[in-house]
Amino acid sequence: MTPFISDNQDHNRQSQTQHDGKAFGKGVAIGAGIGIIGSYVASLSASAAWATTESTLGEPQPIFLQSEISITSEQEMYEFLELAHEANWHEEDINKMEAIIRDNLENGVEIKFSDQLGTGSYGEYNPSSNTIEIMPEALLGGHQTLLETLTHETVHAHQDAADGIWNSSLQPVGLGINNSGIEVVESYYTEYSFADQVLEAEAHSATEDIEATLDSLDIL
Ligand SMILES: [Ca+2]
Repeated sequence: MTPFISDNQDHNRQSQTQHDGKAFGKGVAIGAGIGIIGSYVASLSASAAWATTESTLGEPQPIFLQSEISITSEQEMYEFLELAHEANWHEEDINKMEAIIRDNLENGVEIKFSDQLGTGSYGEYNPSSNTIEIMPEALLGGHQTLLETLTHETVHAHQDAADGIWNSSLQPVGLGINNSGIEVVESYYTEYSFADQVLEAEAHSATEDIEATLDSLDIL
């Protein structure tokens, strides 16, 4: 399995979130994700679109979805945020997620939650369709991983808009690049063009301080 999208030539480019394993070992997390989500989905009927996550613990829990969903309206956003409430997310994290989702809604960017496991990424942004796709592994990773993934892909959406939203080319938005962003690119994006490495470095750097990033993008 490669963590990279190989074809950048056909204007169907997808920018991927590749985390650096800061929160947990990547291979372990994705391997566990396949087992847990796979058996979870298999054990449930397909009748309800939403699965609630009730927890008796006070700690924030991962949000579980029963099937693929997309967020293209405020109503769908509120339904998703309700799941975060039920999963004991802290109010400040729910507020950040709402701000991110709302920003994408306002920019015409669809957020899809995929049921596609084992892609090797937590999320992707497709500038041809203006769609953020969040993978099951990002949900399973918990609130911090999900917020980082959403932030990363939202930076790509802003990079797309910075170069014209109705084309599939991107340019940096000027958030700056830090050491953690450089380290991730040196580890996972060596096959990318230099221009794409800069885009990824900016998007990965942006997850180190999510609040500062959202502030810089006028999202918070
Ligand atoms: Ca563009």
